[in-house]
Amino acid sequence: LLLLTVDGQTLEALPEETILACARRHGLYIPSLCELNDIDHAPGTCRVCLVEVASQNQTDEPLLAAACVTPARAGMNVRTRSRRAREAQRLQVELLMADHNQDCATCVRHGNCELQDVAQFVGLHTNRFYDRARVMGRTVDRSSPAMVRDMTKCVRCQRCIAICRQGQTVDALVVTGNGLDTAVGLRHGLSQAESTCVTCGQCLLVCPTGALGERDETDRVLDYLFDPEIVTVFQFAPAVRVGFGEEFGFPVGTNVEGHIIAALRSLGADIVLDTNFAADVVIMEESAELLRRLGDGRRPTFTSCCPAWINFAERHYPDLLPLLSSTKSPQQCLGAIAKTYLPERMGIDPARIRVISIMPCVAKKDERARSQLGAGDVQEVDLVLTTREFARLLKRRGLDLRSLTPSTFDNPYMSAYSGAGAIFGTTGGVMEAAVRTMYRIVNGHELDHTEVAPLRGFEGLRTAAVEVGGPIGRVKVAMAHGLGPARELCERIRAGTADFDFIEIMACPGGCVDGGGNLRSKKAYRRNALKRRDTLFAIDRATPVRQSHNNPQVQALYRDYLEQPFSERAHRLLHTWYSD
Ligand code: HC1
Ligand code: SF4
Repeated sequence: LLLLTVDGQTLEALPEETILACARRHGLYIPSLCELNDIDHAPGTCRVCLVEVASQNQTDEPLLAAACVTPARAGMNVRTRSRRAREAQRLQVELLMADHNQDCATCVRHGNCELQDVAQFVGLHTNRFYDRARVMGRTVDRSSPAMVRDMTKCVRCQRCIAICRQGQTVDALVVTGNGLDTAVGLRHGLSQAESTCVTCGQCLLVCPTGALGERDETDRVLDYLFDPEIVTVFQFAPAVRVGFGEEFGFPVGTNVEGHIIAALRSLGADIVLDTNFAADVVIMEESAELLRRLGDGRRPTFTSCCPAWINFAERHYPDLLPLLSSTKSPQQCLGAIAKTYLPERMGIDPARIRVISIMPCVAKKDERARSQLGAGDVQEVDLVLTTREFARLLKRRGLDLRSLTPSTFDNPYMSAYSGAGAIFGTTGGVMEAAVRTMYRIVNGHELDHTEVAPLRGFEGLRTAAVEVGGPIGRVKVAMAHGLGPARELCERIRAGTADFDFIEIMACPGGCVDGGGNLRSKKAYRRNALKRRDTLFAIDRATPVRQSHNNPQVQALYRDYLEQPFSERAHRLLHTWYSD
């Protein structure tokens, strides 16, 4: 047994465990800004976790050691709250504060910042070393339509580098400079927009301060809401309803769809639509497209609804772009139809409509800004709020989700969804939705078992063969979530060693349920994907219609407006292209 004493308590350590990990596992808090559970990270950069370790012979003065890099050893006597340890921790936080923007009251992370938490914990009441000229000389990069990198708030914990390099394999971020000039920057000194960053937002999820964030659009949404000339049309993504409640104290994975609808109405939204409806439309187009491509012997086809994956393909695998499905994402399909079909049905001037999306995603912001997804000054989607911004918006209007009475959709044209549309938000969901509809197209009747078990799972890279019947027979599929597994798959396709018909890629590990626009956790990088996913599966089971082609509003859209998948109008509104 590996027993040590921490603050008078005897703890058992695991082999290779650090003092910090052991203490955390036993519920003892030691402050740290760089360590974070479940990211492959070599911390030791913030040095806030200084503790006193008594020497073995008990005669020498105890050593000060960083708990995150000091292995727990048998017989060790550790003090985390002695006066000397507390003073060392406090000085360390004061040194970090010396090189940190002091505008905490106006920071987007105010009240939700790990640096503030740690400063409170160590009892920091002075700020003797603040060097304004140094801090304000640091880079603030606003070049991306999706993200802002404010290095005046960076504590150089390097979590972002770890997640981008080891987790996502994009490796866009590096440490630059040294000594007091140490900073985090984009490789080769590029701006965010010029770099190889794909705006997956994973670095935002792990940033302890306000250094990394989305471009905040809440003010522009308020402008739209208070402009009587504008008809605001809101949509929210499949995964938002199972992740958003946590911000307001609902248990992890609670379905708060009705609360979100009520919140949007309280905000003054004119029309509330569901991205799930558009997911069903995407399946109509994408299944037809896939069957057509298989008939022509073109394989594999990649899904194209995840915008960070599109960015990744464009920047890292441009040779694979011809393999991407031409069907736009549900966000964009909804925008396109909401500015054509919807105003025609409802007798609204389309020029008055502004489409606002609420997405668990950062990359949806630069998807909406793509020049091929609009005409002239008119974009299909006008603004995108991340789930985090939506929480901010509600708080700015004094709304608490818990005090709202859940409501239901009331738009008769674009708000009904099938269970297939609902499961888009988890890894494997788009694939399963497509299989349900392809099977029906090929065989003229529904799958016996609606739930396609071989497609479900949570490994980063999964493969399966699904019997679709008819001349198509067995379809070989692969599903990757997280860009590490996606890269592995792309390399195999490039090398000609992979044999697949259809490939689903989601850039965020877990899919949209753990997307980069979701609420941040201070305790871990990813904690909640499985519970959120299980709720999406439960929504599917509870939805009377479980196939996209059986969604009555989708049937009406095709009957009254689009005619059929790939019609001239469907092609113009619902398909696009990508370029390197
Ligand atoms: Fe997603 Fe999608 S599922 S990309 O993960 O295809 O963001 O939830 O809205 O567009 O429907 C995100 C989620 C989302 C699109 C859909
Ligand atoms: Fe890397 Fe994604 Fe962050 Fe860009 S958004 S720097 S790709 S982790």
